[in-house]
Amino acid sequence: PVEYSRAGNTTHSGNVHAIQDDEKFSYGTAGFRFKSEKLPFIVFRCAYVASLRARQLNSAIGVMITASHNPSCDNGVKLVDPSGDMLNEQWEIYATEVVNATDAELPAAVRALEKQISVGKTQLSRVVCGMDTRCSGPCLMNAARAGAALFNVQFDDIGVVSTPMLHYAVKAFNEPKFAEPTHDGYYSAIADSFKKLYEITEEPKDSRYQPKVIVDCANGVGAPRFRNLLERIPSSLLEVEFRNESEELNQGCGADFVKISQKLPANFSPTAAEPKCASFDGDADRLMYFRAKASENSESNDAELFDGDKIAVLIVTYIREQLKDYENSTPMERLRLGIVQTAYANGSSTRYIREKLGIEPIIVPTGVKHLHEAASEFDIGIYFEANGHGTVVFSEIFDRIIRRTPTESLPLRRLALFSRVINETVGDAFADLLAVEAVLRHYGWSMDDWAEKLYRDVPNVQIKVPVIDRSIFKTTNAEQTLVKPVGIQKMIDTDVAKYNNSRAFIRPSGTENIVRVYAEADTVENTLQLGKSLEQVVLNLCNSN
Ligand code: G16
Repeated sequence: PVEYSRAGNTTHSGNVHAIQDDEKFSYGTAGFRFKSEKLPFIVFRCAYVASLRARQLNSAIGVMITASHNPSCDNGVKLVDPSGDMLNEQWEIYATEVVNATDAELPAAVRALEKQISVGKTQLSRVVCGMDTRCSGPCLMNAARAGAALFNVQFDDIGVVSTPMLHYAVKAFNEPKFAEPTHDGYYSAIADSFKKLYEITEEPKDSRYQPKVIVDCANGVGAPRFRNLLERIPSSLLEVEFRNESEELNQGCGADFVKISQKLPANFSPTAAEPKCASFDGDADRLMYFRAKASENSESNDAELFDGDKIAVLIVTYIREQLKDYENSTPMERLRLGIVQTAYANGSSTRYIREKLGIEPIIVPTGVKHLHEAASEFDIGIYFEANGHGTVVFSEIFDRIIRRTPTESLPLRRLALFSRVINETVGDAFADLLAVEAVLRHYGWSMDDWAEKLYRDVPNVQIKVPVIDRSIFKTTNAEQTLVKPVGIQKMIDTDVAKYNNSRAFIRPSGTENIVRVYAEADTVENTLQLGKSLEQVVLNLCNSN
């Protein structure tokens, strides 16, 4: 259809926003993500690619329409493979080729792709599509429907969902034993496991745990969908107060805002007694706990963060404790447990994992696909990005030994249930919040306990530097070293060497037109100075180009 061609690309407001033939798009950290007016033809072509993959595998393939933490004027699309994982890398290349073809080249590009794949039975092939709350979503859902129709593949519009719900639904369509592929199937699988885990967990006598969380929903999909999930959990088990439900998406709130600014989100007051707060991002695949930072200045709205690293360490501590029973009874057989982080992980968390827990964390580039893949090498793979994306993945061996072998051991029963509270297809703010609450209650911990009993963050800062062309920045060493522009890494090293216990890196974002600067040092002041001087390095370079 002409409205989904480059030349006739028609936006949700009905205007044609033609895309020049030489404009190229790349499949970034989380798919294609741009200003929403560019998206209709991209979504159309991506859904077509998804339908081809669905036919090749005779399975359900997911299409998620979201730009997650980006502002509401953006949108995006990413594809999800049959197990609920991110799209296979070869298919990222196919999708990129199809999206980048001109209108004239498209038929040939499509024929070339169709030639490369073999299609057998196709009765189970379908494209499952969800969207977040952006106003450009419904128009893009239509583009996806039209793209899937090119190949006559069944199209399931599952409506406004969180990104993790879409991942979960795709796996459920393909593996009926996993869960029912409906919203209800998702809510009840997670809520029922949480309730059963609650029943068999005895809270310590001197518990300081509070079953209440105030949730910043980023004005996104988390608000309606988490409310639906909580309808299945009595408020005596967990009370949730919702904030930021229906104003401007991600504006002054949400997990990304809280993490980067280290400030309280809109509608959270530093003076009110709000001991335990959490933030979702726009599509509810990130979770960040926080509280007002103790300060002499009553006006300060600084936040103390309990980020992805803190959540990972909390979860691994719990899992290891539950596993002891198994390890004691079968000393020769170990379940392999691993932790995956990115360069953004706070240096204290990495040291704690290495030195106190005796586990060597694996550091991979940013992007759920990299973390998920590395974690899948283990029987229990825990992965979290500092920004709050993360989950735990479990192997088939774990499934057989822990979930499907009946046992009298309470810790192992708890572990089996805990693994079902977790959404192992992808990081899920709802499931992770319930998992964190279950662990805090198990230990009887308040936020003070969580802050004091594990590790303290070293001061850190992240700065977004807008640039015209972020593609000139090329990294290596899990994004911790810049190889291009030539000479820039030397400048970074020189700056870093000026401070004690310092570490820093610069990398291009895969979701926004910015370069990210990350820095750590011994004091807050030094960290800010280091961050600022590295920001200047980027600005000088861009101005001189
Ligand atoms: C996406 C990815 C995350 C990544 C984040 C930021 O998150 O899924 O893995 O950490 O982008 O990526 P970058 O630093 O490349 O901009 P989301 O929540 O925006 O989908």
